[in-house]
Amino acid sequence: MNTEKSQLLFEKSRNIIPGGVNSPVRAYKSVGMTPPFIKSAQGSKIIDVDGNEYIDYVGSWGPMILGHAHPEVVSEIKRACEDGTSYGAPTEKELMLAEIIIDAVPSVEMVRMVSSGTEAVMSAVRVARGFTGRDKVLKFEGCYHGHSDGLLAKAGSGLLTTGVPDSAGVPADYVKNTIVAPYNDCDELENIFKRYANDLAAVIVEPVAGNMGVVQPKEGFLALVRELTLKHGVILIFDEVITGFRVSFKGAQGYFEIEPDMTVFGKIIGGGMPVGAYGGRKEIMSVISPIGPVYQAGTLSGNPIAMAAGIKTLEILRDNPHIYKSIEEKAVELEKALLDSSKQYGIPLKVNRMGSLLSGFFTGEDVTDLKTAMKCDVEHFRKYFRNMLQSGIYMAPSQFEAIFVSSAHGKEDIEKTISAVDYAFSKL
Ligand code: KE4
Repeated sequence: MNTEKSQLLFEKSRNIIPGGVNSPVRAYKSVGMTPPFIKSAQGSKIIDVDGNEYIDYVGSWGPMILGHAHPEVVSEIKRACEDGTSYGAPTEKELMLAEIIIDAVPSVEMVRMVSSGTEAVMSAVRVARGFTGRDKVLKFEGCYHGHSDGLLAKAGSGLLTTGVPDSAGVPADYVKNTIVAPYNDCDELENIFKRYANDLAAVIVEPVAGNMGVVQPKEGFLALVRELTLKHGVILIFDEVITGFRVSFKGAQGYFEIEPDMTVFGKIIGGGMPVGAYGGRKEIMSVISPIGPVYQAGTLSGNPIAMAAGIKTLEILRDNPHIYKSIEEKAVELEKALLDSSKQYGIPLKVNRMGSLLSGFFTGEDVTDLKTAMKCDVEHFRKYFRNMLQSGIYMAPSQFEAIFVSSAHGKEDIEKTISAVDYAFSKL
């Protein structure tokens, strides 16, 4: 496979962009390769600057559930551009996207648009603190909620559950109000509530974790989170940046029938353009400026081009509910292929799948939290990843990310991927 141009561009970009990328995972560090520089994408395919074509299962990390350059989405973007690209003023399009989200997700009565998932999470946490007057926030190990300082925290040592910085540049003070608990651990959650319930402003959770690889909530885990937060007046924030409009049109909360107090969205609601959003009950959202004392703002929030892309994407999903069943069926085929190859070649592998979202973990142990996820054989993953890329399958370059199936993946793509999986495993 010719990768000459990508190597050249990577060489140049690393001199002026940190790591040559605008988001770390794109640098292919964990697989020790030069990342393909992408020239274009169409449907299920992505094409790099050397002309190599791949079947794409990254889908821009989730947004491209309808595949790349969907003709109806592109035409809405083009049409919106002709009316100007940004006004910094209210528009009907923001209202339209807000209405679609509110109609789809019953727990959301009011919603504010921002420009990224990180911004949406940061704002939702500030609102929860402003609404409750409390300071502490509980998150779970292995869940990622964007890079706002207070959430770049990992569990402290031993019994100390208050967070310690998980990144340089984050002062210890900024995470002293962040409690970090193991995902799916009901006993530990009960203990934390015994100790911190009255100080907790919010619990934030990925209702299906996607950032340690895909990890589903254990039976009863989300229900317990909901029960404890309700009992103690703690705001429950579902981070549905990945799962929103992915797991179902009502998100993971609709699938599990558990209503959070606030929800954070991103990715799919922008249809590939920069959009994040946070929403919840009116009484909570009414603390936000200009109607309330919690300040939050953004120059490009509700950008009309981004709104146009998001509106069309959600309209297509809303008006074609069969899409969810069909992308899940394709994901089931991939899950089977992974498990069949694992058995055939005697390579320990576990697959976690939620709808069209899945991860293959190179381990013989069920993956239910960060601890078990970290037991994976990342060397096996690295070889598997390289073999798949060589076969023209473009996946997340990390064991701790997800495979995203789109409505653009056709029968041929799935068949080609299945044979690539077999080949990749045969070479491990
Ligand atoms: P952004 O700020 O990247 O739009 O969203 C942050 C975020 C918040 N919540 C969840 C559950 C997320 O998964 C994310 C971002 N996801 C990563 C992929 N795991 C984005 C890819 C990247 O960081 O380049």
